[in-house]
Amino acid sequence: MQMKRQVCPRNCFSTCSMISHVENGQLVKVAGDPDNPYTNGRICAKGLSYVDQVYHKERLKYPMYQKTKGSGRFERISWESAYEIIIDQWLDIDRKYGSLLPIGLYKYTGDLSVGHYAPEEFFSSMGPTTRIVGSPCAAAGFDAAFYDFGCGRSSDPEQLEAAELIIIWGANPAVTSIHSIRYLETARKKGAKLVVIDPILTKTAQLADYYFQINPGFDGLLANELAKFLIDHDLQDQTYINKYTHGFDAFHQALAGLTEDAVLENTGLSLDALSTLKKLLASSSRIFHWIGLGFQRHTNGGQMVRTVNALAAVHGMIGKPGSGVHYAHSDTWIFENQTAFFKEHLEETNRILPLNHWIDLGGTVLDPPLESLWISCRNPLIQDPQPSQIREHLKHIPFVVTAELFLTETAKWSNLVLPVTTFFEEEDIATSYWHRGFAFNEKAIEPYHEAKSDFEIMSGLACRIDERFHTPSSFPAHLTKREYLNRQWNNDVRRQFGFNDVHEAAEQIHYPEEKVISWDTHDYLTPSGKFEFYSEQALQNGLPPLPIHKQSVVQTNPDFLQLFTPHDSRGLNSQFKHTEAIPERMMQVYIHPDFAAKAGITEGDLVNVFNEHAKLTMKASVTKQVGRKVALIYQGSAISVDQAVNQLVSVIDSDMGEIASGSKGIAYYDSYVKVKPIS
Ligand SMILES: Nc1nc2c(c(=O)[nH]1)N[C@H]1C(S)=C(S)[C@@H](COP(=O)(O)OP(=O)(O)OC[C@H]3O[C@@H](n4cnc5c(=O)[nH]c(N)nc54)[C@H](O)[C@@H]3O)O[C@H]1N2
Ligand SMILES: Nc1nc2c(c(=O)[nH]1)N[C@H]1C(S)=C(S)[C@@H](COP(=O)(O)OP(=O)(O)OC[C@H]3O[C@@H](n4cnc5c(=O)[nH]c(N)nc54)[C@H](O)[C@@H]3O)O[C@H]1N2
Ligand code: SF4
Ligand SMILES: [Mo]
Repeated sequence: MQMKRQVCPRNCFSTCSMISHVENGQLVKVAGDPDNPYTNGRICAKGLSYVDQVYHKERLKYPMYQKTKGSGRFERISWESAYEIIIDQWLDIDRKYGSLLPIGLYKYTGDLSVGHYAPEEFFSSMGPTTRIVGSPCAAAGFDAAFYDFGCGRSSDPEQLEAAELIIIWGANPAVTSIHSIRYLETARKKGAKLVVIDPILTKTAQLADYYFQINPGFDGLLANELAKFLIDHDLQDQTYINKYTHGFDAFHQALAGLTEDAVLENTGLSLDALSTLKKLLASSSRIFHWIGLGFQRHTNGGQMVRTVNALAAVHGMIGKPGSGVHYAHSDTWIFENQTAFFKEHLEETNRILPLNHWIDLGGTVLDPPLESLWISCRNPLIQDPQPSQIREHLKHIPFVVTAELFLTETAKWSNLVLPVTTFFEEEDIATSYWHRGFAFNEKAIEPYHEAKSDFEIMSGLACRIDERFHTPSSFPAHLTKREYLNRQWNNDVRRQFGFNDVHEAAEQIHYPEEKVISWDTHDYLTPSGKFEFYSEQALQNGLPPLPIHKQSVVQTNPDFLQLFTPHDSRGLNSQFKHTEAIPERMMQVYIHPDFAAKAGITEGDLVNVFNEHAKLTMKASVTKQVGRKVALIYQGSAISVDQAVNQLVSVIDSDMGEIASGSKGIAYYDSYVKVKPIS
């Protein structure tokens, strides 16, 4: 039996270290690695089920080609033919347009490890191409941090233990960041109080001392009211405000019009609840605000984050142990190809196609049109809004390639499907956007059938470009994966992780002893060098300069419910459907008993959930865990485009996101649906 160090590369706060057990070249078991103090020898059920996934009968084994997308008439082809088909198509494009701009890259977060930024690097190596840019995930919140602090930083999760009060605004770590729960529990044992503010009584809310079921999109009003309360009662931290902030007076003045009645009416909170929150704030000297990524998927999502940032700043809860506002950080996204991704991906020579424009308009309206699309680490026909519209766009693009583990809905609508390796089959490095650990992922087993890593695929293509195109690709095609990883080393990587090169880092886990407190040196990166209540940059970008509540789109017709599609414990976005060990994710809609009674729906009834975009049929579950105005359906579970919950999600921009991702974020949770029994 051989044991290998592995690190889970999913888009997940945890980035767990794992040990794989290999017998006769076969992966037989995966377990947590105790050497990573954060993930502490534990992994989630999905992680434990990786053996099933690696050897699943539906895993892609060979390159496959279909002339007509969606025909299902795939033929197995060799890698050599696959490369030839791609190069022929691209040469034709080059001849026809004298440019490669008609070739697009549509990439996201299926595997976040360093080696998986090779497609971005490869595309940059060919000269200008088209990039579909924008983050459906976290962009608005990062921009909010940019306006207030200068960039997004967070303390190490261990700082949770030093808090007296932890307020979780629309995050669900019991499902999405499981290892953080240990720190929450330790804090509580030491006397800290845990508050959860969420329209859904989540698994995390069930652990809390206080749960407040707020109406979606009104947290800004609550945060403003709490800031006003602190100032009115002389509880603000005047020293912090004077020394480290900009625009406080303007913020204070702007709060004048706010009334408690308006706050209660709009947030749906009781006077009792509001008073409790005020007392908790007033009596705590170390407050850890945790803002979830789900929190900002609204048309006012960035602004909501700014209001919470402002609340913490008024109170001086920044840069101290156990305090601060925490969302996510990019301190570990510093490898060469990752930083190049942010620079070059958005470089002017590339044609930038903002995600939401692409979904609305497709690629044929462009000049030159999109003639070819490369999809990697992304399953848009399940995860992006309006997937049937995207399917139409794919139909109209003459040549679509998808690199995948499984024949996903997206792969089915591609001409060429290329099988990729899992992280057990290749070396890599994965870091987290929550903790600051570093873990090297060893290769444990040989690639499954003919699967290749994204890096290997890009290398193969680069070699053939060098042979057949006038201009060679600058992609480092002849490197081994280890050498490729080594090329990503720079001084920031050395400073952050302490390893001089990949060879030193190989097989290691690095978890820093010193625990970071974000902004403890108050080196704010804003134009004023201070925390900015008043942001001139926000104003210049057409946004409110002050962190004052701004209403999101609100549906006044009581027949409509606000559609919430958060993240589920049984999946990781659209992944882990192929695992018998994970209970099947049947799509269900959860509604409040008051709404159900009015609509004549009882537990287990089949209902239609519909709006102007689509009608889906599913079982209803009636529960007070969801707010009166909300319909909850977990995202990611669908196995077909036509059943995907994103059919019901409109393409609506969130207010911010362009600075972080080149495009505004998506207000996933500002769509509305009717729920009616099947008559
Ligand atoms: N309704 C609704 N929709 C949402 C959200 C929501 O809250 N509600 N959340 C959004 C968020 S936050 C996110 S981050 C996105 C996530 O959207 P995606 O990044 O598209 O999500 P995944 O399903 O994790 O991964 C996409 C695909 O990558 C493939 N993959 C895995 N490993 C590899 C690899 O090594 N190489 C290649 N080429 N492919 C690989 C997987 O098999 C999978 O099919 O979804 C968004 N969609
Ligand atoms: N098991 C599992 N873990 C995951 C993922 C997964 O799919 N499955 N996905 C990963 C990814 S890509 C991401 S982005 C993260 C997401 O991590 P989280 O942010 O923790 O999770 P979400 O489900 O996006 O949303 C969190 C909560 O925000 C609440 N919310 C939405 N709108 C509002 C609002 O207006 N006000 C308030 N107060 N709350 C609101 C929702 O009800 C939900 O409970 O998790 C990562 N981890
Ligand atoms: S999905 Fe997240 S929690 Fe589960 S093993 Fe991977 S990193 Fe850990
Ligand atoms: Mo995400």
